Amino acid sequence: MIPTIKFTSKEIAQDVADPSTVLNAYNLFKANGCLLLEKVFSSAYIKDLYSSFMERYNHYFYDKEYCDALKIGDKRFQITIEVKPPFNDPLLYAHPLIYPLIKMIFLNQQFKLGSFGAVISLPGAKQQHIHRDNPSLFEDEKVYGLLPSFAITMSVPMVDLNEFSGTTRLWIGSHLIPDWDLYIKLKFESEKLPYEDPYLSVGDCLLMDYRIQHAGLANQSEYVRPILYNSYFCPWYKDWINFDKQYPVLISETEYKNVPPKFKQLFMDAKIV
Ligand SMILES: O=C(O)CCC(=O)C(=O)O
Repeated sequence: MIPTIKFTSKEIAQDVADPSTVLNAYNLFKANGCLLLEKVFSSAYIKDLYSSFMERYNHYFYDKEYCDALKIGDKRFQITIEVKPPFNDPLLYAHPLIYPLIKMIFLNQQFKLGSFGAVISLPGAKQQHIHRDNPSLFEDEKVYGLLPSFAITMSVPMVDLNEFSGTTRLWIGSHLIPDWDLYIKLKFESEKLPYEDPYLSVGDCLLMDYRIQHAGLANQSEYVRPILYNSYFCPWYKDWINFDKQYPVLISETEYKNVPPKFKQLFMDAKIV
């Protein structure tokens, strides 16, 4: 089972997580490299995002090369979403139930938005290759397992993820396995290693350590599968691999002015247009 946190109805109503819940979530994330947070967004809000997304970004729904989108597999792309209505709600970058957990994962040090966008798999997309989101922080991967998290992905599906639409397959705990290639060799085949396919519903959120081995599964449905795919980084970290084609965070000057002062530092790497 994927490690999961279900906030109580009191925590959801008050938008405040009990410190014991945050600590429990932190320990689960640290040990497993991923964590499912159930029902942290209202489905009405995500459905609203979905409608705008389908209207605004449907020019990416073709299997071709884009100058501002990264091809991340068969019929699969990573794009940047501009921070503007309805994608400008602080809920999306500083959710009151998630933010304290992110803060704890970064050991109460400063952090920033590393990217703000989506991954799209088109109907018929095949399973993605297994990968970490950044394979090359250090040439020698042995140090990986010794480090605290330096980057986290926050994945928020805009449609239900199920056996037809597919989901993101996760090799639980692999963020701490230093030499993955050797590990696979010893265990013979990566597919035989234990993994989880978390089926998320609209409103759920999945946090992933950047080091976890994962793969987007095939989209066997007839519909595009868009997942909001944002990340948080330590201030010193930049993802040169996934963002050599597009700005990782894009916001207009007017929208930037609307960001609450306490969250402005999250946008330290944003391209302000
Ligand atoms: O398509 C997905 O489910 C996730 C894609 C992904 O995780 C990635 O490309 O890093």
